[in-house]
Amino acid sequence: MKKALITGITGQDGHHLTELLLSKGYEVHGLINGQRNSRLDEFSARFPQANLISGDLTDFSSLFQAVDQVGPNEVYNLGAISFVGLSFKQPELTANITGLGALRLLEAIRKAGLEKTCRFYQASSSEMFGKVREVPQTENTPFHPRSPYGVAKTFAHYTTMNYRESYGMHASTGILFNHEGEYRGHEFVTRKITSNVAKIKLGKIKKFSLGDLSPQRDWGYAKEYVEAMWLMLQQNEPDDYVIATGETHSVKEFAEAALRSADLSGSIENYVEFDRNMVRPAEVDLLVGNADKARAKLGWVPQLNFQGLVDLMVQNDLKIESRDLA
Ligand code: F7E
Repeated sequence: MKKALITGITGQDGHHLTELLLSKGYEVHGLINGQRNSRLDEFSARFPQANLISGDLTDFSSLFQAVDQVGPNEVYNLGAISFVGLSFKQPELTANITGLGALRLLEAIRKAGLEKTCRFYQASSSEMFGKVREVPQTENTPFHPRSPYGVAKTFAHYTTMNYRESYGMHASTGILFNHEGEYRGHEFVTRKITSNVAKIKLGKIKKFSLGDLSPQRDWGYAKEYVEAMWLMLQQNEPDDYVIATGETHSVKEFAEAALRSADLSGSIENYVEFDRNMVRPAEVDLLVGNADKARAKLGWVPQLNFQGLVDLMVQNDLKIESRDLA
């Protein structure tokens, strides 16, 4: 039975990846920082088979212990401060967890003597492209990060490549574009929109607020994106892959699609107010990825389209928001 160790296991991608690996018969271990919270409770209730180990990406000895104790065949580094807005408020913590955390984990694998047997996945991000140098973005597009989060992810990305080249580790990176779904945190714009649209539909609120509506993102379905992570670690050779849909839409278009999906008529101004606090010191204006390499080498093809994703999230939030009305 294969053993996997996942950091960030209680996050959105951790949920989907745990589900996928359990369905494939893996023994799944996950790192948690030891503090109880609602996400952890939800995760434990959903996946009682997963073994949770206390540890933290800021603490090398806990990472070493976890790796040494589990002896994983595959490590998935999904742990991070992943909210870009927060990274501007806590840049040093972001660098420590999101950037140095990857280095500590790679070093723990090496110090445990597993560098030749344990495969490693680094969750890289389209935020590394930032102020984009070309459209669409590929594995060869230069990086120009625009946030402490993007800078930290770029450090972790290059560190992973460096461990691959220096120590022959099977270490791969997935440059994942925005990916969303039913487990998405409410601080991210898609979930903020779909949960508030559901509340409006059910008469709980009349309006909600958003920041800049003009940024464009390449939004895909998280459940499909974790399959790409797993596929990367099944290849003979480690590599770097863009994972994206190839379609881009503005935040405004996402909000309009969500209103349509809930059969709310009239213009967006009837429902959305401007909140200047949500505007970031530097913005990423346009992201759209070219996932041809993943298609050719991994056989990975995105299935759910933009409107399908919006519908899935709106329907999910309508169900959740109607529970307390029953
Ligand atoms: O923002 C704009 C905001 O926070 C999307 C993470 O998973 O994807 C994600 O990063 C856009 C930005 O995601 C609000 O300014 C407007 O332009 O949902 P987001 P993100 O920053 O693109 C990448 C690939 C990652 O790796 C990250 O971990 O929406 N926006 N109004 C807003 N954003 C938020 N959160 N809230 C607003 O009210």
